[in-house]
Formats: sequence, C-alpha cells, structure tokens
Amino acid sequence: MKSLPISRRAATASLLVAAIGLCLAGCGGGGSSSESSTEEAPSKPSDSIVVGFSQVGAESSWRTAETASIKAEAERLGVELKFSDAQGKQENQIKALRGFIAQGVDAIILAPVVETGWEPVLKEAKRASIPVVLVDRGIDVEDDSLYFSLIASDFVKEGEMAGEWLAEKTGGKAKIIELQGTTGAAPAIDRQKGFMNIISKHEGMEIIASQSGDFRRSGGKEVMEALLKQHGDKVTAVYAHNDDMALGAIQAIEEAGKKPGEDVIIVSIDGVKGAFEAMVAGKLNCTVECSPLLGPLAFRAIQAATTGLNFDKLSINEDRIFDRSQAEAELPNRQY
Ligand code: GYE
Repeated sequence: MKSLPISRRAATASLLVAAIGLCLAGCGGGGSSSESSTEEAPSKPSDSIVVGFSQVGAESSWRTAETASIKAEAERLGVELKFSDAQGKQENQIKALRGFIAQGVDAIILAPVVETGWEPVLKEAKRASIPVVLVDRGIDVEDDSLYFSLIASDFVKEGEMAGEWLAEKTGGKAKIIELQGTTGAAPAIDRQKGFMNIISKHEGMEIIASQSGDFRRSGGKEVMEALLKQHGDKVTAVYAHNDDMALGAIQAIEEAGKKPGEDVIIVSIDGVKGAFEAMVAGKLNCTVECSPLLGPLAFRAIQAATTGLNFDKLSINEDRIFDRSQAEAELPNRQY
C-alpha cells in the first residue's frame, strides 16, 4: 500500500477530508469489498478541490452510468470536476492528463481505454505529486506506484461466471459467437480469458467466431450481421463482453429471422437496465453484473491519497449474475 507524495497539496487536502466527511457515514461504496482507512472530519463544504476525470467516452450505457456516478459524487462533495471525454482514444486521454497536470489539479481519476502505454504520462503526474486513481479498468505497468489505487471489477471472474452459466444451460454443448469488447482493453482481455477457462473444460463447447464490436450496440449489431451470414446455420449461442453489444446482436438475430433467447442463447456482462428489459422480453438469457457506480469509492480514494492515509491498492466490486427467471423481480431495483 503506497501513498503518493502530497506535500504541496496539504492546504487543500484537509478541505477535501471535510467535504468527504459529509458522506462517509451514509454513502455506499458501490458494493465493494474494500475498506479504506478514513477519519471523522468536521463537515465543511469544499469548493477549492479540483479533480480531473479522463473518461474513455460514451460507448455504452455502462459508461454513461459511470460518468454520472462520478459527476454526482463530485457535486455532492462540492469538488470541482474537470471532465474530459476521450472519444475512445488513448492519445486524447494522454493529452487530457497533461492538461490536468499543467493546471495543477489536486488529483486525477483515469478510466483507461487500454492497458498499455501509460508509463510516461503517469510519471509526469507522479513528478507533479498528483495522485491518480484508476477506475473500472486496470493498466499494465511495472511500477505500480505510478497510480494510487484501482477500483474495478474482476473481469476474469465475470467471464468465468458467464461461461459456467452457459455450460450449465446448454449441457456443455454450444457453438458460440463471441462479441469482444474494445481491443486491448482490460475487460475485453480478461472476459475472454475467464470465459475460455470454463469453455476449454467442455469438449462440446466451441467458439466458432470471435470479433470486436468495441463495446457498442452498433458494433454488436454490425458484427453479428456479418457473422450470421457465415455461421447462421451453426450458431447456438452468443457471448457478448457487454450488454450493449448483446442488444445490438439481438436486433441482428431478429432481422435474420431467428428468435434471440430461444434459437440462439445469449449471455452478456454489465447488468444494465436494457439487459433486464431484454430478459423480461425473453430475448436475452443472462447478464453478469459489473457495477459502474464507482463515484463514492473513487472519491474516498482521492481523500486518502491527498491526505496521506492508507487505501487498498485494489478494490474489487462484488458482482452478481442474473438470468431470465430473476429479471422481472430485479428490474425495479436496478440503479443503472
Ligand atoms: O463493461 C463496457 C464499457 O470498462 C468495465 O466498458 C468497463 C466496460 C463495460 O464500455 O460496457
């Protein structure tokens, strides 16, 4: 567990503690199993803390829910949030981070689009003593002191949960089309790995085609249309790395004259409202939850980073799995 140097931020840090102190007792941490070490602080509004947030983009309903969670928490705490949408491009994120560093923000929240290529800019943030909190996706760096903390889900486990459900549902027999997330992104890499861990144990389960739909509904639809032309006579199941791509695939399957959820069994990941609605309509079979409600925990991490308190290097969300039989009862409880 490490804290980044915080000396030049000491003056504003106590204000952030005060602001976050308002919320510590009552705010949930998005279902995380992590506990931060925090201290009681007098309630005092803070309008002098500035946090830069570099977001991937708005490719999915999961992503917009994450943005909303972080913005809402900043607003509740009176923290000034500088928001930058990278439109899916790492180069835009690097530019945004350099801009935040030049402006002397107190901390940075980064949702990294891909895993690699972050060392140079994170070294610049470290040199400027600006702590970086990673949300939702991990990165591949040798020196993990380049970031303060990572708050995410266990994507390998999510892939395994999806694979186990499909194996059970199909009796270990399926010809699967896999719709992958953004190439090089941690959830695409790990959700594939987790799914394969399970599928490889079943001789009757086979991925017949696998292609990226970039975590977008339109991507899922286009890829599915193309793959149905080649494999429409064989496919019995779809594994989509996120719900939005599954919803796009559902459209493509219907347009091809098949019944999604019956002729083709579909399992995906995220647990967004649209997925629950599709399950209630009988078109999607299963979704594995991945909470995007990371705002409260991200700001607790920032509080710890800027005041020199300890905080878990890795906080993992506890995700659940839902199938059609639970969808109707669960739909009204969904927060995103
Ligand atoms: O599953 C997908 C989004 O990084 C966990 O990114 C996130 C993923 C999420 O676009 O819908």
